[in-house]
Amino acid sequence: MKLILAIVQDKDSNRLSNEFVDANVRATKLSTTGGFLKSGNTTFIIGIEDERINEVLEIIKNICQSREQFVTTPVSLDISVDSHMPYPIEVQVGGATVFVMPVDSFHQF
Ligand code: 2BA
Repeated sequence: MKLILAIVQDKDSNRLSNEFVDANVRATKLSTTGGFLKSGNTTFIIGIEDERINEVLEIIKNICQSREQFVTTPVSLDISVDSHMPYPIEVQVGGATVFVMPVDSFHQF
C-alpha cells in the first residue's frame, strides 16, 4: 500500500473528489494553504493498493489544470529603502503537486 498526498487548486477539488468516488478511490480532503501565495488549496490523502497508483495518478492528471495566478509584491514600510509601488507578478500554479509514500501498515478499527 502507498499513501498519496496530492495538493490541488480549490477550483479542481470538487471534480476530483467526485471522480474518486466514481472510481471507488477512498480519499480524505484537507483545506490547506500554500506557503508562497498564502491562499487556499486542497490536499487529498489517499491510501491505495500499489497496483492502483497509476490509475489514481491518471485521474489527478486529467482533472487538475495548471493556471496562471497573479500575486502582488508587498509594499515596503521602511522609509530608509527606496519605496516601490506594489506590482503584480504572474506565477503558474499546479495542476497538482503529488507525493507518493510507502505505508508500513494500515489499520481500520
Ligand atoms: P504555494 O506555495 O502557494 O505556491 C503557488 C505557486 O507559486 C507554485 O505552484 C509555484 O509556481 C510558485 N512558487 C512557489 N514557491 C515559490 C518561490 N519560492 N519562488 C517563486 N515561485 C514560487 P506549484 O509549484 O504548482 O505549487 C502549488 C502548491 O503546492 C503550493 O502553493 C504548495 O501549497 C504546494 N507545494 C508545491 N511544492 C511543494 C513542496 N515541495 N512541498 C510541499 N508543498 C508543495
